[in-house]
Amino acid sequence: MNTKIGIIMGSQSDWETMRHTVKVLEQLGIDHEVKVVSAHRTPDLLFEYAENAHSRGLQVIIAGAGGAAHLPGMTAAKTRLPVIGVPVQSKALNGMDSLLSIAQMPGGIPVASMAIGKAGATNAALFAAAILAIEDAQVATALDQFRARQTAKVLADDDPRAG
Ligand code: RP5
Repeated sequence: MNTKIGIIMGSQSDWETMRHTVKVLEQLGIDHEVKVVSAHRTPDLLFEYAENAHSRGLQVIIAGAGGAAHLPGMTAAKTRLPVIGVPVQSKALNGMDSLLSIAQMPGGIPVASMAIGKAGATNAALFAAAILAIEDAQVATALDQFRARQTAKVLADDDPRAG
């Protein structure tokens, strides 16, 4: 089976955030690949990755970056595959810079921006799964089961004093 989800991040330092994306995809049993690709440190690699993503069989790209986070936008500029951006929580501005860099794409080249940090990384995996689930019954079932487990856990632990 072809790998359908590509996860890229601007730096090794983004892994602490992006490992949450990988963790959810593993829970869902969805095959994926992970790579450090920097828009400003390895621009040629970014172009090559984005240009070849579709022909290699990828269907969704998840791109995590922090600070002047142009990785998701530049990736989206070079492929028509859906790109999901994860704003990594930067040290200087707590991720507001990352969020605005990713969310404020000018009209014409969209990037789906998630929340800052762990929540965004988690939701990026779930959003990518939801896209694949449109055509893939196995992914749809895995996603439904994930959500059902989450609901059951909240219902079972409904007294906050016990937590
Ligand atoms: C961005 O710069 C990366 O996505 C990372 O979040 C940020 C800092 O990178 P390092 O200086 O830690 O490598 O390109």
